[in-house]
Amino acid sequence: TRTPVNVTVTGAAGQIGYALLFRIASGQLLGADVPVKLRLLEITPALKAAEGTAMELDDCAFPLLQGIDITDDPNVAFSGANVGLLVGARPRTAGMERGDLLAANGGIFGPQGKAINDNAADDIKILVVGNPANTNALIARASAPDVPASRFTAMTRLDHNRALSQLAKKTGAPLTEIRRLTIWGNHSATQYPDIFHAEVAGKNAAEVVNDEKWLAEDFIPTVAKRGAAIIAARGASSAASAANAAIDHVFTWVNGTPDGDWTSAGIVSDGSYGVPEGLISSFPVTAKDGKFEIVQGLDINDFSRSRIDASVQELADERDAVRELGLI
Ligand code: NAX
Repeated sequence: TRTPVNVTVTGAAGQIGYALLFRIASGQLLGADVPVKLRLLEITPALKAAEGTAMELDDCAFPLLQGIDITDDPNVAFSGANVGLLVGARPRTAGMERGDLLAANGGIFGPQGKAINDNAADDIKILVVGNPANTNALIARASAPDVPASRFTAMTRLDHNRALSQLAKKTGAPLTEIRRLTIWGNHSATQYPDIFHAEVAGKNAAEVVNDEKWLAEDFIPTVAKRGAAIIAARGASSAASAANAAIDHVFTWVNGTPDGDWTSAGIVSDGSYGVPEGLISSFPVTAKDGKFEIVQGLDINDFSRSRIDASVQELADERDAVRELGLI
């Protein structure tokens, strides 16, 4: 029998939490043979709701679920944690300036980073989902100097999956025939979904599509603004699809990417592709033996270069802002 993996979920009583926890407990995060213990972190007023979700988890009688702890103390939540899904964040509300938003999230991700530093297991893997995800991950990482930088990642897998679906629709190809798509930059409206290295049934996707107008005026904005479109249609932000992407991200990180393919993840830049070292930016990545690696050697054309640069500039601006606020 395997020892259970401790999975900590913050914002566990929120809507993504509700879509996520049952899939973790059923074995979809790590594998169908990996037992898990859940740690739910919430703010005090939401503890009761988290308890309700825990009751429902009990009622599923998941064979892999070996325990659920609920707490409002990050030190307890991250004690011995092997995987941390940082979902809870402070949303932007009406009249809030960017500085206010970053400061409010600094008050969440700074202490959580420190709690991870002081309490998590040596093999801790962190995925930040809560927005602004890349910069929240940067803040958490800065508060965890003893944890290798490579363990802090931000989620752009939802953007990646959205781009896959849009490309499948446009080309009529099944999703299983599409490979090597990339989301570059920030998980924001400036992100750049890149099909120039993607393949549709073994052929270059940009050549198959052969429609620059669609690329610039339809595909890229549809992917980048999909979150807003979901809110407009559903009256609430993406939840099940975000939870699904978090599952995909961690499953890939742990179990690897298929040969010949890659995925997208926000990881700490080593300076590749002109992205300043230390920024947490989305890249094309492979995963092997529990490590993400940036795919090297891709030719970046002018169309892509300007869009990558614009999104990376936004990340640098966010980094400078949190630096000025003393959060990193
Ligand atoms: P909800 O508002 O439904 O849930 C958030 C939960 O976090 C609440 O239960 C709240 O009590 C809790 N929380 C707040 N501060 C906390 C703290 N300090 N410690 C622990 N828990 C805390 O939001 P939901 O729809 O679940 O979305 C969560 C986050 O995901 C948001 O920041 C959202 O913007 C972000 N998203 C990120 C996506 C991505 O692709 N990276 C896509 C989906 C989503 O928009």
